[in-house]
Amino acid sequence: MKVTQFNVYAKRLPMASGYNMSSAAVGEPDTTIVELVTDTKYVGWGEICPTGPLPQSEHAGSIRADLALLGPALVGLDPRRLGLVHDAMSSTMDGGHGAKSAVDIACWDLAGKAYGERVCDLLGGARMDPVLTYHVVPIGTPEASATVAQALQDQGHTKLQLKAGGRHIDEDIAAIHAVAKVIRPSVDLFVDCNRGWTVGEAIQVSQACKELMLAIEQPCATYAECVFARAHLRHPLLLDESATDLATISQAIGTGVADGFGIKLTRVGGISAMRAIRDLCEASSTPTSCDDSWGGDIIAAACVHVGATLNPNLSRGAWISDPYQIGHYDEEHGPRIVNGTIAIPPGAGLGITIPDGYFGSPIASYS
Ligand code: 0XW
Ligand code: MG
Repeated sequence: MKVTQFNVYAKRLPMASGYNMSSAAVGEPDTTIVELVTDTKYVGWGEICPTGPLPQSEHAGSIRADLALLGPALVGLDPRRLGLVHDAMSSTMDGGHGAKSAVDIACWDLAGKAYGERVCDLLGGARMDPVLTYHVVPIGTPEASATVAQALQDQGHTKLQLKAGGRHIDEDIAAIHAVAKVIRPSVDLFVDCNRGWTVGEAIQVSQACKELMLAIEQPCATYAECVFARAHLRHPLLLDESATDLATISQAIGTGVADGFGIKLTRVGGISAMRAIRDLCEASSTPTSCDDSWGGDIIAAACVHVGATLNPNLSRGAWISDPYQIGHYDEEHGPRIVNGTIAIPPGAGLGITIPDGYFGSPIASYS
């Protein structure tokens, strides 16, 4: 099998409802789709969709610029030989982790199609099906947050991420207490301010909520600040944005900084990198999720396939943006949340079928 053409597509994803974080509200994210065309009947699909230039450093423009560098290097390679594909990408550019991740996902899709296996089965098999997920409770008043949390529990969600930050911590503390009051004992609550608090604020919030069962996700902007905060928190610390690579994750586990992770596939290098992180977390009994920032059925399927292979006792779920999206690329098998879980798309590779011409003409093509 050889790559004969590499196509890049752009697509705006209309929102079905609002979504806010401490640094910015999400508005019609601009997703980037990659297509690996081969000398067989199979094509491979990858995707990366940042939520915007404020919540994270990579954005659609930087990703597409990186893909322009990587595209020519991919033509002629066997996409099933992922080590050689990553060698070719690493010898083309040092950075571009998001773009490289999207290519990695497309290679896994192709490997599955070539061998007639689902991606989760190539990764060792589905240990959960359907796959656990978690649902976000957006930043809001204490009453509104509690109402949303109550409704999500009633829908079967057992893991809730309460968004915080971007306002005075007193408002965050009030919302946390209001949600904690309605949370059932079997429901996990974690508070994610997306790097929005200072070290002092993180400590104050944790102290003010010390009697509540919850975890605190990515309270501060940098890894170093999270290290300082961790020493004084009354709650487990989950790293998300600072969990950038296997070395940092390994250090965070080894030094007791992180009690768990929220991992974004396209931040760490794609499915190949997530497989190593999954195994390290299992070996150290460290809970992790398998998420991404945003995106359609392709990235959602990648998160679900990897999420299915997490140790069920350590899984924090696979997050997908489906509840906030309008429509699916694959109306039949695009990942959807039902009663707090997500069915694994059937079929080889990612299990997603993209209708011919769905993404229109490529914005770039390399052959
Ligand atoms: C909930 N997510 C995985 C999706 C949004 O991009 C934010 C992110 C998070 O946990 O920070
Ligand atoms: Mg997070």
